[in-house]
Amino acid sequence: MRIVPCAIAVTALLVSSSALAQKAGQTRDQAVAASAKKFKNLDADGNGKATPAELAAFMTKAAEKRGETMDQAKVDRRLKRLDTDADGAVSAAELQAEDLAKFDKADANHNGVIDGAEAG
Ligand SMILES: [Ca+2]
Ligand SMILES: [Ca+2]
Repeated sequence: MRIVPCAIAVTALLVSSSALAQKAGQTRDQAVAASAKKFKNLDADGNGKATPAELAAFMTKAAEKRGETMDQAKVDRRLKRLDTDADGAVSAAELQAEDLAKFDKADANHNGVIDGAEAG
């Protein structure tokens, strides 16, 4: 996987916004905003669609940040999960659907906020 130089600068943002997904005190509105921000970073060329190559670059950078490696099979599985309309790319809405599903799962008492005990 070739490393896109500009992706390095956004990696810190990506990591912090994905970490936010489980943060205590986060509201559902904040989860929506964090997801939109994440999509902006994911959609490197800003055309509104995250291609498999953009997703691979995004996931590879995030994995490297954690000292892990990313393999294509993982990217393919992630794409398959995210790409619910099966057009071969990920839209902001598709990413948001996944992020909000995670939020709702974490928000065990469904009050729209991740309470301290729910943050993982
Ligand atoms: Ca794109
Ligand atoms: Ca799609």
